[in-house]
Amino acid sequence: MMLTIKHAGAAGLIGVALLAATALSSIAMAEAPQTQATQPEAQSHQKSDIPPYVPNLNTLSGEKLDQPGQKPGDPKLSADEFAQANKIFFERCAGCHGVLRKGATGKPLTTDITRKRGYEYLRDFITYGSPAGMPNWGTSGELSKEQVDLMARYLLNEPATPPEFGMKEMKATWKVIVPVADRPTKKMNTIDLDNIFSVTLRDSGEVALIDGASKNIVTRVKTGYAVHISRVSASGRYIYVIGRDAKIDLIDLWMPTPSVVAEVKIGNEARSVDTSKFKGYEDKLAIAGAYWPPQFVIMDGPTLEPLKIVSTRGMTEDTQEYHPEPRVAAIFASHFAPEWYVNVKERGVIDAVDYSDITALKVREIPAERFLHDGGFDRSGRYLFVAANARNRIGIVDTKTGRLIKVIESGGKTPHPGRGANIIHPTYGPVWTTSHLGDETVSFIGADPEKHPQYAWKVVQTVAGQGGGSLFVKSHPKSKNLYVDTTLNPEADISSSVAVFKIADLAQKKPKYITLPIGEWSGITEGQRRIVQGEFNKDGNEVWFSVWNNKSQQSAIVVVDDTTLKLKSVIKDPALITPTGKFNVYNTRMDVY
Ligand code: DHE
Repeated sequence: MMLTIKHAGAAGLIGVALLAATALSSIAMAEAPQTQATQPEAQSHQKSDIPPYVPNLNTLSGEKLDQPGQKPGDPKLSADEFAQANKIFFERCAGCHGVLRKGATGKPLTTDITRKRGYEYLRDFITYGSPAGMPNWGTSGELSKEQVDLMARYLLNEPATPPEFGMKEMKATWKVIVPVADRPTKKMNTIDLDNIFSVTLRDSGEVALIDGASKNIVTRVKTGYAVHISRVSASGRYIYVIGRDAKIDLIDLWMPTPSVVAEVKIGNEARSVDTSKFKGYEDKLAIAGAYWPPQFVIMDGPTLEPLKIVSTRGMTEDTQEYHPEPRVAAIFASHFAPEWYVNVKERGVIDAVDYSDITALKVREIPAERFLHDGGFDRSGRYLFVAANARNRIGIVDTKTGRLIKVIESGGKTPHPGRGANIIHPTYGPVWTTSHLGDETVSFIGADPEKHPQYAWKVVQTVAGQGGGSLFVKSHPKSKNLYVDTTLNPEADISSSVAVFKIADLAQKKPKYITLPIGEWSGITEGQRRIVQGEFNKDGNEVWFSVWNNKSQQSAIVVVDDTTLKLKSVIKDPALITPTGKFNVYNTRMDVY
């Protein structure tokens, strides 16, 4: 059985395949394809509740790409068929197999491999899938018989190469809407800026700025396509928002009504942005990382003028093989040096980018583990924990010395911490926490080498949450609770609720959690009501959760009182279309989580 969440995207419905198998599916070309006779095995494998969480390269799918010349013997593809196949490939396959088909979390699909396998093999593989995690695109009905045939022929042809996106292309998209000289010199509104939440309205390509006290929408700002995250400048004046189309919008919160003052596009596909936070560099520079082309870009902070582009192509950290398209995943701004830490996903290196002199830029490569995705700092801000999600490992870096401390097993399957959660564990002292996409494990990792050296860099405890499909954990220095979402769990009652562990209870052998029925509290009765990403307000006494429904259905934000664990308010507005991430200005700029 194949489960599908339908996200209504700006360009229509995007199917996010919830194939229950490995969290990041891979095609093992060496194994035999599933035939009708072996299909039950594939089906049973797909019944587990572990969803893959794979990039959907929708922006690239809209690009018009040149069709590579066909050699005699290549299956014929008309220009129209090539365009259709490219679209399917970038939306469904490139997330695992790579834009150039040279492999990412999934295996390569270059013609030297596909031609050896042949048309029938490819057709059957696409139709029936494999126990290694290849979705059964044909038998699930996701692709028609004609589309499966098209994709098998497409894979026997040379891959298309999407264009690079260099300084010329960036400069052509760069706009300073309000020049720095024309911007306010002081705050021109009465809003408590530090308690604003920048809320991703994923499928309307907007962010809503919501006042933390009144819960009113202060304004909505048009941003890039399928907008992803917001990050805040060190002073708290500017919000940087990045869309999946790699468009960055810079919002000036000092304007009478906060609005976009500059924009730029840094590639075709992107997910991450951050700013310079070290003393002396506050609000000066910004950085954004792209999935395609594989590069990061340093920009002038207040104008977004692109200043320097750095390719992330290079050797993998372990086998030292060339990787042509390592994506840039999370970026972290150090509090200890003028540096950003950039997760270069497929190569498994963390680039420490010294921004003190961007002309003679120094980039130190810290080898960690392949498939680095997200992560966050410990409560002191010194130690950085990064999740190599497809390897079930966590890399730990000391940002004071700039060195890798250790890479450890996360204790569960496919760690996905978001920024993680820092708590003072009753037995083990300060720990950093992650939940997992692939199972119900919540892991606590010792993070205090000075006062609790015996626990440092070890998984000191694991507890069971509600189930797999967790994306984010959250706590706050003032909170006595740890919140764990299960957004992608296929069970509606699990994905629409949140588990809360009382921190004091973690001293018990088998601590129990309380379930908060956030979906029910929202009063919304339609849709799956997936609950995603808790975010605290500035004072740390309430936590906000998104109730994420389809574009055509009602969504909401539910605010929970952190002391009583009771419903405090529900924010509903027809404009709140597919709210997902929420970024409290103070907590985001100060790395409070
Ligand atoms: Fe995210 C962070 C990539 C899908 C909500 N997401 C990140 C980061 C990366 C990433 C690299 C870290 C950025 C940083 O810290 O600099 N996300 C991806 C994907 O590749 C993926 C799996 C598929 C895709 O095609 O984009 C993906 N992400 C999603 C979603 O479907 C989510 C749940 C809803 C949405 O809005 O799209 C989602 N991602 C988030 C959020 C964060 C995030 C809320 C920031 C968490 C935080 O607390 O900082």
